[in-house]
Amino acid sequence: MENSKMTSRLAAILPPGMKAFWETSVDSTNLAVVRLAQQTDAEIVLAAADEQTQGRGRRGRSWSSPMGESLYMSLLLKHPAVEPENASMLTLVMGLSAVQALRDLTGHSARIKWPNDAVMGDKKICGILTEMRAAENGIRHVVIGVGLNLNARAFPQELMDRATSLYLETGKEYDRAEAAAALCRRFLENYNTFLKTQDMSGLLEEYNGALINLGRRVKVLDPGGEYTGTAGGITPRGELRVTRQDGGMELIYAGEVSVRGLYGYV
Ligand code: BT5
Repeated sequence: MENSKMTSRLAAILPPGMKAFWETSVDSTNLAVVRLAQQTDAEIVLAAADEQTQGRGRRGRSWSSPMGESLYMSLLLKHPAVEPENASMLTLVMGLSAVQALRDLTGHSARIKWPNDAVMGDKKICGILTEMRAAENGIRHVVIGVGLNLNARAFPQELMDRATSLYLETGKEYDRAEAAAALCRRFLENYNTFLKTQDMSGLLEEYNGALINLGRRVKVLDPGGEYTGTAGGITPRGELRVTRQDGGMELIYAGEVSVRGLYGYV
């Protein structure tokens, strides 16, 4: 069911050319946006919700999404001018946008944890899930889902040591529609830069400047075997450079692996 008050508030502050829907309760905004996008000709569609009953992370993990507490939103790009093999970089484009939007909203700085998290105070404040549907000749749509912890005062026990919210970091409450609009403004700007080269070249310096992993020891959770090393920045293709303990250099591709700190989450 639509939350018409939030839908019209959001429509009033969104960048032009986007169509927005705000629902009260959905399974996942990544699924809802695909259904809702059929109702409009707009090429960029946003769906947000007050709660998600099946908020999703990567590889079947779940995303805690209690009623009214935080921002749960997904952007759908219809037939984007992006080659399928470049689509996973959109996660990085959104990660940078999230960090910038957090600064716009709060004046506090957040960092990127490659590939799909934003962190504040070494804890996760934002997670991103990008999903793509291919057509015969390219991409039919890409969905970029963002969960941004705004006003949560506590988290389920198992997340307490690794999750945080803007409220916990700054002591203030934040408006969900304004957060969504700030995120969309930054994303559109960065997406246009990305489209010029179809890679991260135009965003590289700012991305690496915001990267919390840079120079830190990381454990690479590669399906082919775990190893440790020191993270450098990302390449123009969005891969993370990691120097292994034995001096060997690895380029890690975002689609497949996660990185952790040696002693915890970052
Ligand atoms: C992610 O996955 O970080 C992607 C999360 C994307 C969520 C958004 S919400 C809107 C849209 N609709 C959806 O259904 N999803 C997207 P991953 O890297 O796999 O991390 C998931 C892990 O983060 C979980 O296993 C928990 O450990 C942790 N987690 C769950 N909920 C959290 C929260 N609210 N804040 C911080 N960490 C959380």
